[in-house]
Parts: sequence; structure tokens; C-alpha cells
Amino acid sequence: MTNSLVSSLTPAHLRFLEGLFPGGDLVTDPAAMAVYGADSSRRAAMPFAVARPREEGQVVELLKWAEAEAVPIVPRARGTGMSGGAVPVCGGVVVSCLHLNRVLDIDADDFCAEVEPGVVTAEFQALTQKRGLFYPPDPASLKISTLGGNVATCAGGMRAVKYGVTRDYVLGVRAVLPGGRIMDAGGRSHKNVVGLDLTRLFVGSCGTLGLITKMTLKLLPLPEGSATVLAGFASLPAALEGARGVFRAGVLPTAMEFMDSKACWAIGQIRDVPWGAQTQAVLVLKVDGGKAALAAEMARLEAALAPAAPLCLFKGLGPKEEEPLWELRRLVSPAGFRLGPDKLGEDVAVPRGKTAQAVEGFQAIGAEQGVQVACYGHLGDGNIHVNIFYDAADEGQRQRAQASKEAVFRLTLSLGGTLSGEHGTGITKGPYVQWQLGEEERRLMAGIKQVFDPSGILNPGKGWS
Ligand code: 2HG
Ligand code: ZN
Repeated sequence: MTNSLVSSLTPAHLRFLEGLFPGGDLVTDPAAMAVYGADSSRRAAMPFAVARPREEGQVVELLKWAEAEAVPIVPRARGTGMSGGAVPVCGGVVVSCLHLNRVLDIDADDFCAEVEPGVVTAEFQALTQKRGLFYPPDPASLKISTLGGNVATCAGGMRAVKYGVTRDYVLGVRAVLPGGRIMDAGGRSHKNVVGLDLTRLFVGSCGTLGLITKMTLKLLPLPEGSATVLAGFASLPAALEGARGVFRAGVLPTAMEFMDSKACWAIGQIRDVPWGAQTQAVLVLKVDGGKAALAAEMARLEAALAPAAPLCLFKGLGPKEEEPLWELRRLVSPAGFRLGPDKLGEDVAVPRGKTAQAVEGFQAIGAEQGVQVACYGHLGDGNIHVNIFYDAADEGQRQRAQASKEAVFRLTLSLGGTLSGEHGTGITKGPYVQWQLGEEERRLMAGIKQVFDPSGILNPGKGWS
């Protein structure tokens, strides 16, 4: 499908784009464009041009033109994605949604909001909070990432244990399709079973089906309070036992995160950490709800962790005290590079009951291959970040890292898991999609792509099709 796409822009193409995106909204200078060709996967490619629309009408005209001229179109937000989904591997026009950044409505009666894709996630959450409302999805990059990027990738985050992921909060999507067609799926009703669920289809489709111009998001009442526990354990099995104890006690935490010894070590290289040298694994748990019930919930949490004999336990009551504990957890991703200059960052997920087996297996793979493997992340969802560190300049290490990644994938699939819990397939996992998806499923996905994007102009070279 991608064979017939253009491999550069003609002077006539550039004239068209300059007319549509006046006053600096078209970027063609290579130095200025480079940043739009990279994302947090640390992969990069150079686009032919970058367009920054301010109105949906510009997106409509752009996609009419792009389909007629067979120009690749790569949607982009803040580039915090971890799997190269925003990297323009076939060149083309990168379309930044950052100027489409209006919060159109926040409605406390309908419990929903209407937003444009370029709104920053944390800023939106702050606005909803002021109205006594709550938007739960909280990817680690929420201070930078946008709602459009979150929806395009179905971002997960820490609070997914209790509240689910981005997909569970998207009531409607308006998007421009190739040829300039407009899809307006879903709406402000919290229930809707008329026709196929095009809204859900769009969430996580990584810009391969259309360019989102507006989203209707579901909101919840703001919980009255929250509290966090950070506990250190003498071994990883003890921490995993503690986590099982929490679920067995019937507590559904808002978040249940873990960090293994390598992750803990890496954080200790850049911050003062509250746990001692004997600590080999850390759990961070959050609960939320009515203030009266919170103290009892915290007591249940502590009692559930006690049989696993935590070496230390720190509590934060309310956002001010909780934030420093969560900041430590969010630091693992950047701090990890103390373990090696390059990384393969995986985010496999397994059924909850298989989590301990998976994490212990991933660590054993690292030990066998002689590479540094840090495991951490969303334990409560069975969604484990397996970060494999190596030095790309050392060919032997590079090959062992690659072998470790494939062994991690094989173990995950043998446990009934999935190659990506929240980062998506992008370009880093593209070649492995066939390991997980059967022929029939891939055929159906290719058929769906064909319906939305018959010329294959949207984010070519990505995903599953
Ligand atoms: C997190 O949970 C992010 O911290 C980043 O999803 C994970 O860097 C990573 O692999
Ligand atoms: Zn994560």
C-alpha cells in the first residue's frame, strides 16, 4: 500500500502547503523539523514538512490534498510515546495538533468534557478538579503529554487498577479521514450501543485511521481524598507476596506499582531515597475515596502487607504528602539510563495471576544473557516495564539485549499475555505483532485500515496492518 506514496515534495506541493499554513505554521527548515521527527522511543526520521493547523478546516483541506497527491501524513502531539508511533518513517507531512488546544466545555451535569487534541493532560486534570470532577488516566508523562496523544495511543498509567485506561473515558471522537471526510462518532451519552463502536476503534489506533480534532471525555466525581503507601521489602518475592495479599484482602487499590532492585538502585543514583540498603523491591500503593473511609482503607492495606514483612513503610495522606512518593516512581524511566546508555523499553502485560512468574522469569532472562534488566511498573494490572539496558556500540551486548527482548516476548505470550500493555506497537514492536496476532485477526485489521484509509497515507509503516 505504501509503495505508491511520494518520496519528496514538489515545489507545487510546497506552494499548496504554504498557502494553507501561513505565518510560521508550516515548518520546512531541517533544523527546526528534526524535533518533530523523534519521540521518546529515541528513534527518529526526517519529515518532508511540518504543518501546525489551528482550525479543523485546515485539516480537512490537508487530507483532501494528501490523498489526491499520495503524501504520507503523520499525526503528532508531544512525542512522549515510547514505541516510535510518531516517527515519520516514510517521510511525509507531520501534523502537529498542539495549536488545536482548546477546552471547549466541562459539564458537571453531563459528567463529560469536550476538548481538542492538543490540551495537556495534567492541565486538563487541574481544570476538572476545580469543578469537583475527575479525569483518572494518568500516564507517567502527564505533565507533558496531550489528551489527543493519550487517546491515539490509549495511554494507561498508574490509576488503571481501579479506574481503567484512556479507552474507558472516551465517549466520542471527531476525526478527519483521508479525502477530507469527517467522522463524528459517539457523543455525550455515557451509554450508546447504536451501531459498531467507532469511538473505541479510534482509541489506540495511533493515527493510522484519521486525525482527531475533538474528543468527548467522560468525567467522574472527584474523590474526597487519597492516600499512598510506599513499602520496601527484603526480596522481590516478598514484595510480590505483599501485592497478592492486598488483592486477597479484598482491597482494590487505585494504583499498585512496583520497582525491582535495579530500578530502586537507579533512582538512588539521582535522588535521596527513603528506603535502606537492604531493600530489594518497593511497592507503591494508592487508595482514594471518602475521607471517613480512607483511614480504614489504609489500615486494611497495612494489615494486608504485614505478612510480607516490609522493611520500611512510608505514608502520604493527601496530594501534598503523596506527591514525593509518586515522584520517585515516575523517576524510574529517566533514572534507568544509569544502568546503561541504551535501552529496549518493553511494556508487556500478563494476566494478573501470572505476574510473579513473569517478573521472576524476566529477571532470570537478564541474568542468563548477562544484561541489565530492570523490571517495574503497573503490577496491579500485570503490566510490567521490562527495561533492558546495553551499550549499542558493543555488538555483543546489542545482540544479547535483542535476544533478551525476544525471550521476554516468548515468556509473556506463553503466559497468555500481550506484547504491549500501554505503549502500543509503533515501529519498535511492529515486527513482532505476528507473534501475537493470528492471520484472521490481522486480515480483519488490514480490512478496517483499508476502509478508513484506502490509499495508505496515514502514519504508514506502523502497527499491525
Ligand atoms: C512509566 O510507567 C512509563 O514510567 C515509561 O510508561 C516506561 O520508560 C519506560 O519504559
Ligand atoms: Zn507505564
